[in-house]
Amino acid sequence: MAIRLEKGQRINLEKDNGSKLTKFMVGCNWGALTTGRKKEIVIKEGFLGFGRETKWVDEEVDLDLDLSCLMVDANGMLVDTLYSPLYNGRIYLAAFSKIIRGLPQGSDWSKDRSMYHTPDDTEGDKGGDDGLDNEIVTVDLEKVNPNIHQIFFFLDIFSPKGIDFLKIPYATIRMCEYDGTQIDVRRVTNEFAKYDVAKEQNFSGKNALILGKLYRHNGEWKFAAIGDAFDHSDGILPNSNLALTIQKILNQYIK
Ligand SMILES: [Ca+2]
Ligand SMILES: [Ca+2]
Repeated sequence: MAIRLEKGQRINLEKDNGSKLTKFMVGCNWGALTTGRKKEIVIKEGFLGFGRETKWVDEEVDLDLDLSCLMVDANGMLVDTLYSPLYNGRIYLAAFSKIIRGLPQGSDWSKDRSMYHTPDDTEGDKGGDDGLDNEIVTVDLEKVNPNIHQIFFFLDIFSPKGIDFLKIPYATIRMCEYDGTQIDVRRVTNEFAKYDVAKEQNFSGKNALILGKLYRHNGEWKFAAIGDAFDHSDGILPNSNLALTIQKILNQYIK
């Protein structure tokens, strides 16, 4: 049975059979935005205008959520990050470096190769919930750099501008056992823990969310659900300022 994570909850990474969970994935499934308007789409072209069939569907707008991670050592110093390489454009890296010096570039792999991020999904599900994760981070705890003591997972809404977590149709985070042998990581079903990004009223105006952290405790890895949302806008960048999210975690969540 998957654990339904509540804000502030701490869990041991222990499976039902008593062994430790060391290889797993953290996935986020979310839906595109609907505008409230309808649009007509062609379902059959017909011939010379005869027999053409159309239907009206909800008009949808791309919703680009970004799942990212940061890793710190025992002194709370930044060791590595895992965020989309699509942030590596000049405007973003220049703006980020003003906030945090030495922030690693966006990459699909962590430096120690223990964590991998699937390609950036910039749209969300269209035409309803497909039940598959849109962005996934795979983790092999045995390969994590011994200097790393905490690994934070967080979400940023990259676009559209002005959207907050209260306005998104749905977003769920799940942690599943995954040893790398299954061909399609999106279809892994062995759920260990699950977290619904609930539509809390205090998510109004908030476009960044600290999901939780993996941390070492007495030689073992544990997970703590955090679930705190805030605003990562700075009035300079057109969209997400992911460096502000990282700065917030470094300043307030490293204990
Ligand atoms: Ca994305
Ligand atoms: Ca999906």
